[in-house]
Amino acid sequence: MSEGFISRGFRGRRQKSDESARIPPGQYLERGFPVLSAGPTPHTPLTSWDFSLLGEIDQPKSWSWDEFRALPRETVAKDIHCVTKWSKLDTHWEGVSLDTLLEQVETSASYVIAFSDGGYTTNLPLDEITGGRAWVVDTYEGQPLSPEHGGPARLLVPHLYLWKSAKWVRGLRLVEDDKPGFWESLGYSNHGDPWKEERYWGD
Ligand SMILES: Nc1nc2c(c(=O)[nH]1)N[C@H]1C(S)=C(S)[C@@H](COP(=O)(O)O)O[C@H]1N2
Ligand SMILES: [Mo]
Repeated sequence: MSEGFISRGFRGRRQKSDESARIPPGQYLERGFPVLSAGPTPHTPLTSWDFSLLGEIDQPKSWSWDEFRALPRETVAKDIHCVTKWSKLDTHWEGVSLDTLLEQVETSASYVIAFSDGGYTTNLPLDEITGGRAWVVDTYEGQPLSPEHGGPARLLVPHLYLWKSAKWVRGLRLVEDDKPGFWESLGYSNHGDPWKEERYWGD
């Protein structure tokens, strides 16, 4: 047996266990990309699309599509985890870091409510969506984000279950007091850390 064969075999096993170490408890590896939407897919034309920061801030701020596209962009590779138990590894996205957007405003708020076309909302602590941990993405695997997956733009908060990654996102409302969003008020966890299996309210 050649050494090449042995090391290829060894590498194969090694990759598999690296993959399973990246799957949080109770999750399975999904290779497709399921669509999970609570309602119909909105189709907002880019000419009427904007992204806004509202609420407890010095001055509300909003970006048109062209202004948003001109902001400094980042490419990220992330594993994503849905509370319905699928996890997908190495998904590639492009968009604008929430750090870049939030540095434009002064706020005393501690929470945000992300809001979307179609009425979906989800709540997040401000200090969990800053520090390079959340993006507004408009590109998936090198292509414009498809409408079913949240195009023209969605939130990406990969360290929390994917219901926090609001599709068709149109802005963030900055608030002093936390307030459950759509799924959070229907029994899902307020926080949603997949590594702690925070699936339902009380987990
Ligand atoms: N606006 C909006 N965003 C949403 C949802 C939704 O129903 N509406 N579903 C959430 C849930 S529960 C999941 S698992 C992911 C699914 O994203 P995908 O359809 O791109 O896989 O989007 C999240 N963002
Ligand atoms: Mo979900």
